Amino acid sequence: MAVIQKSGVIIECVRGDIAHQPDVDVVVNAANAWLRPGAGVAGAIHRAAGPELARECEGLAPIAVGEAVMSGGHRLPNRKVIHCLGPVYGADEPAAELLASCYRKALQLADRCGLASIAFPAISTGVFGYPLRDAVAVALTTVLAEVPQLSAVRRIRFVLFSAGDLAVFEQQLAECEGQA
Ligand code: AR6
Repeated sequence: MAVIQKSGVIIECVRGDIAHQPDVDVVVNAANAWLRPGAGVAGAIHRAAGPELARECEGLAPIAVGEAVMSGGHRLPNRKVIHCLGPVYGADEPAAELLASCYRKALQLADRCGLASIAFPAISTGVFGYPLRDAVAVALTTVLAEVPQLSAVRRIRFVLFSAGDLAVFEQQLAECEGQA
């Protein structure tokens, strides 16, 4: 596990499943606009949360690209889920700004709700096709710019699904250490 600290906030990355992060208050879903169960992260979160999550989401959808909305965690071990719609790479522009908006809005929402810890997957880097290295750079730049404004959030975790993705993330996180 790689970890850095900025403004009293721990930023870490681990290999794992976003639906199995019992020690964080809120997990982020890489959602579709209708907040329905899908493949990848959305599939894993909805499977673990149970059908009550999909029912609650019906009242929150649709959401726009770059937006973040919050639901309960239902059968997940987390209090809340924040659903973000990342950009489809090559279709939703400006892609970097829309991806940054997901991370920023999710952090602001968690902070406003007094949640102390949040776990993100690598939004848009699966079905939506965003190149991982570029997506990681956007995620880290956005999170590092946001942490000085956070008062409740004290731990930000990135959960990467494969060892290769984790290695990319760890390298870029280590490069941020000097700036933190
Ligand atoms: N835990 C952590 N990371 C995961 C998991 C998991 N359980 N499963 C996949 N990943 P994706 P997107 C990684 O496709 O690109 C859905 O069908 C995966 O390897 O879940 O934002 C929705 O319904 C990749 O690196 O999200 C939308 O329609 C990253 O998480 C669409 O796909 C994101 O992959 C969203 O596409």
